[in-house]
Amino acid sequence: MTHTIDSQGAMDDVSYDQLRQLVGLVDHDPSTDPFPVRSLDAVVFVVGNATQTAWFYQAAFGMQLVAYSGPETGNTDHKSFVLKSGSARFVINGGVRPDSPLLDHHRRHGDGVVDLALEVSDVDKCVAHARAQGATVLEEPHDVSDEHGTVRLAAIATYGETRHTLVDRSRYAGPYLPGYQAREGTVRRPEGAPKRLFQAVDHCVGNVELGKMDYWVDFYHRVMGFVNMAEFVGDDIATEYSALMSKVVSNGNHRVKFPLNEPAIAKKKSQIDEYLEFYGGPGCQHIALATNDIIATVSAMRAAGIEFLVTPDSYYDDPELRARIGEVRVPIETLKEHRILVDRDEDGYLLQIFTKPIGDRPTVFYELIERHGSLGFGKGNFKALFEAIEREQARRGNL
Ligand code: TYF
Ligand code: FE
Repeated sequence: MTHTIDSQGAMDDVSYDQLRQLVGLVDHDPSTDPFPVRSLDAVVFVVGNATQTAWFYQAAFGMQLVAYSGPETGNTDHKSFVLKSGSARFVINGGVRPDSPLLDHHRRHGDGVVDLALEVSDVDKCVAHARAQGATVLEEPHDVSDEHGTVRLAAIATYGETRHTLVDRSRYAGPYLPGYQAREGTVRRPEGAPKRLFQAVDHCVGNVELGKMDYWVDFYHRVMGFVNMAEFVGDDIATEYSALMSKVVSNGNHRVKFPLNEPAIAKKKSQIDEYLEFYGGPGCQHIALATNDIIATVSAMRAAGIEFLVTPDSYYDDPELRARIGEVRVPIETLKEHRILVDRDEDGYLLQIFTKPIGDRPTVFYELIERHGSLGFGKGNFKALFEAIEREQARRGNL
């Protein structure tokens, strides 16, 4: 099968072949797809202070400011900063006028993800299919234009107050969307720091209410033609230590992967219940960022003050782990030094690490992931990871 970068949704200077390794792409023929998705167009946040959050993502995540909309550009309601790292795009929005609806959203949820925008080649076809499958269409397909061209946009509802904006930007050459002006950041990259700290978004996880995981898995199947990925957390693991259940859906070529978690009734209060309580309902829990050098990325983020979950020495000293993992590209001692987790499956291995929640509420956090063939999510690390998450939950008094 042949691929063109265009039909497979690679972006900017991250090639299709690089993406294949970074996020674990598989072959897929989009011509039979009822809802062909090219890529994740943007992760859109509403935060309490977009000005400072945009600075955070530049200073600590090494992202580049590329576009801006706000009072100076005629948008009096809110400020909006567009940041990029390779193929990953974040949009950070914060209310300016006291009556901005963004401030109401922030009052309810705190800092969070409002939109997992998807780049599609045929907005109308996708919306027609979604509507026929009973999805809530929040915005009908429409064109928006400026001097850089035209984009076609629509939006459908997903879990909680989260949406999927659908974007066809094939006729547009501007820095983001009409109404945005190109803008460069003023935050300087530290001496010797990598060009960028990550190249792509690997997956975005949704937390949904107890008993609703299968509803949302079915939603992504029916409405968006997504398929199940092999990895899941079932009842067995749930009651033993994780206190959550999880399944993963993805688009055909795995460019866009959405794990979905629900709380499980276990001995302890689920980390998913903690999220639902503090976010005020379902929402996006973590975003996994694909890097080709997790050691460099973790080092740079730590130097900027990002806090990661602590994995105990016993994880690395376990002879069973060492036997199962075999050879990876760095000595286990190096992984131990950085508290990076490692997992291997039939396809290869992956390295991963998780931040603590990045805001005031114990809701959104990040994962860094370096894939070497593995298409999984670190199943072998679930126990160690969930124990580390629960130690933090206990420190907050929520366990
Ligand atoms: O995305 C995943 O499946 C892994 C593991 O609350 C995970 O990153 C699953 C649930 C969770 C935290 C991490
Ligand atoms: Fe993850």
